[in-house]
Amino acid sequence: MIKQYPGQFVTLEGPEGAGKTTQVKLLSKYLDTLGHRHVVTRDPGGTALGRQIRRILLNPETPVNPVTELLLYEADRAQHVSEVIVPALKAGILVLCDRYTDSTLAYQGYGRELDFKLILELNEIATGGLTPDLTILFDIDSSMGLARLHPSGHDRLEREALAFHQKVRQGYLNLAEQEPERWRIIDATRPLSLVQEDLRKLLAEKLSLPELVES
Ligand code: T5A
Repeated sequence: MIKQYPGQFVTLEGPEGAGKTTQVKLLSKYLDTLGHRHVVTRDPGGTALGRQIRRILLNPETPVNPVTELLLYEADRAQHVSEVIVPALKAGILVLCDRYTDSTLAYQGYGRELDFKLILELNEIATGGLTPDLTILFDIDSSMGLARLHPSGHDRLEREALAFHQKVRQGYLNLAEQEPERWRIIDATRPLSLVQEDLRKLLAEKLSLPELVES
């Protein structure tokens, strides 16, 4: 993998209810205590424009055609990469991004069964080829993940059938298997503190940040 910018780029991926958001918040607090500069962001919705796109994408009242859905995720991403991610990486800052291009492969590729070549091309256009240094898969059985979500207020994607979510989860496992150098898998079914411990260990090893486990 070619190192593109001085900052390190970590993406967090996983099926619904895997606990990525909870874990990245815990990690961010810990990095603050160490004084380690970082940015936490998310896809979709990491910019002002992206937050508007996110509302459209997740609104359960609005039907969205699968290709429209794909293009909206990519539009959000193009803005996000140029406005937030690349400037931070250029400034040498660690970027922790909750979902990125692999979500599109898992959800729109494996889940919706859209053409992978098309998704790869659009991912490339939206990101200018920016690839994460490390991608962490928070793996959880789909039924268990969905059961963690609040029963009221499921968004448009969360309301998809269990079979859809199972394809997404299997898709993630396939993606991780295809690129073992970039991916690491965490068993996200365990208690919060153990998942956090694994996350810190992985970052410490892969990104040469020993302070994450030594202090
Ligand atoms: N999407 C996204 C696409 O289809 N294509 C794309 O290209 C992209 C980028 C985004 C949706 O868009 C889809 C994927 C998504 O469906 P979102 O709200 O950002 O929507 O969705 P998520 O990333 O799935 O966010 P969530 O917040 O819903 O899930 P998380 O982050 O995995 O889980 P989290 O941390 O919020 O935890 C969920 C619940 O589980 C509990 C938490 O307290 C919380 O209640 N929990 C645990 N309980 C027990 N044990 C643990 N270890 C726990 N960890 C968390």
